[in-house]
Amino acid sequence: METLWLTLGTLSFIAATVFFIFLMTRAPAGTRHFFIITAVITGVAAFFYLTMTTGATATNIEGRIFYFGRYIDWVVTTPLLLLDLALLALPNWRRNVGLIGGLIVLDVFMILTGLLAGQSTSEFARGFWFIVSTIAMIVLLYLVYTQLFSSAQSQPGSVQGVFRTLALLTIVLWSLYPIVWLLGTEGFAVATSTVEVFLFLILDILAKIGFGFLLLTNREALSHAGGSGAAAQSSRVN
Ligand code: RET
Repeated sequence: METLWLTLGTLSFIAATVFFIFLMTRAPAGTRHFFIITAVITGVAAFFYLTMTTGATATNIEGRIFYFGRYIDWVVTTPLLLLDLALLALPNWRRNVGLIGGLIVLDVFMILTGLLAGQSTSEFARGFWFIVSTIAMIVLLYLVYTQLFSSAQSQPGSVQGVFRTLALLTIVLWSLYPIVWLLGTEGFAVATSTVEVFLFLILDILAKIGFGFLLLTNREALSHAGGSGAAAQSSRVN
């Protein structure tokens, strides 16, 4: 059953990547970077789902299967998701490199401490790193909610609408990851490994494909986003 969900994940992410590349061929002027970032996100996920399916990034830790491939996937794809959000929210990303860098550092720290928690055989260390990682996530999502939301207010209405939907989607979905982790084999093992794989698959599909679909099919918002070449070019002309 587990292999079935992982295979389904691999195929879904391959399909999404092909679709996003197709959408890129019709990208409004100056918005290609959103399509590239998002296709890389699903492409990387497809690759790591494949490695989890074949067992290349899975290992046995004291009788439980630990899919460390997830964490390699997340450490690459979550910063890219944040980059998509930031480029949508910020009227001028060049003036906000500090904020974007800060969000990404915090995010990488969250995933790496999550990996420390997941691979640990000591219950104390698992709990300790889980708490550290969760605190990093709360600070990160708080920054998204405060800093990015307020920056987005200076964006045109269409951009604000898509940004709000995507940022709320991010805040809600990301908060569910530690809960699935706690329920699963790394945590209290209330859920079997198969159920855990299934739940993470649903979250990954919504957080990457759902997110990407909402972003890339909103052509109107994309072409007005401040981080986009089109907007940057027109502001240069003005
Ligand atoms: C872990 C366990 C330790 C505590 C926390 C976690 C958070 C993980 C998150 C992952 C997000 C992944 C996404 C993937 C791609 O779409 C590592 C599960 C806080 C927030 C969005």
